Amino acid sequence: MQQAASTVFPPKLTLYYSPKACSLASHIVLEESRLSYEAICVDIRSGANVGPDYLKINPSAIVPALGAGDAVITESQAILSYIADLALESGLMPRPGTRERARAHEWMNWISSSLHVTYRSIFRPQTYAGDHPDAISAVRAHAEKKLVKMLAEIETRLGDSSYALGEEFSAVDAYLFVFYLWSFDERIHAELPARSRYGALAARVWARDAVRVVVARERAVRAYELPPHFASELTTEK
Ligand SMILES: N[C@@H](CCC(=O)N[C@@H](CS)C(=O)NCC(=O)O)C(=O)O
Repeated sequence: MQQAASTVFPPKLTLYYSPKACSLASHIVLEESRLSYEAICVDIRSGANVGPDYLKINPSAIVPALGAGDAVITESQAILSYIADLALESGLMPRPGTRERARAHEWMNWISSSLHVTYRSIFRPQTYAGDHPDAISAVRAHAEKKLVKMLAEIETRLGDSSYALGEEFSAVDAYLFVFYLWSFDERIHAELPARSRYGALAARVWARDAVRVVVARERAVRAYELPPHFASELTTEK
């Protein structure tokens, strides 16, 4: 007997991503999960996210979106948790009901609602300032100051742990990794703090096979910049 699509487990998974966007976290976590999935590029730089095909999938016109059987899930935090729950044995998220699980959500919510928003205010200040040049400059300048504080806050939050939740890699680290890459973006003019703990975490994430696979796949679509110490490794690997 054929099962209805909505009851198939795990469902057919399709990730809609854009190179080096926040969707990179979901992309990494899917690869880490060892679940079967298809990755479809919706390049936001070329406006593919506002094309009619993608708007049918996600009317909000943002990535990531995850097709899961006959459903579409949006919002990084929801997608990351969902993938981790589908692949429980992979340990990508702590078990539901644990304090560690709450800590994971605390991190992810902070990343989504504060850290990501701060980067967006620098890269696309018009989102908050509209078209007025003074307002654009003010939003960007304020966000740069905020970013400096947030990167320092990440150092404090990490303490002596190797990863966000302790000594094991989790979905939170994949999410943090994206915003470590973004901290090298040339549109940021502020002098950023040293971020040595964050950098050490990112280096651990960067050393993972799944991360290399995903970054190579995304860079085959668009060869985005990597922090110089990561990029030089790729050159010497050739
Ligand atoms: N809160 C959403 C934010 C998603 C988001 O801002 N995605 C950006 C890429 S990093 C996007 O698709 N931007 C397209 C646009 O705004 O045109 C999440 O965490 O998934």
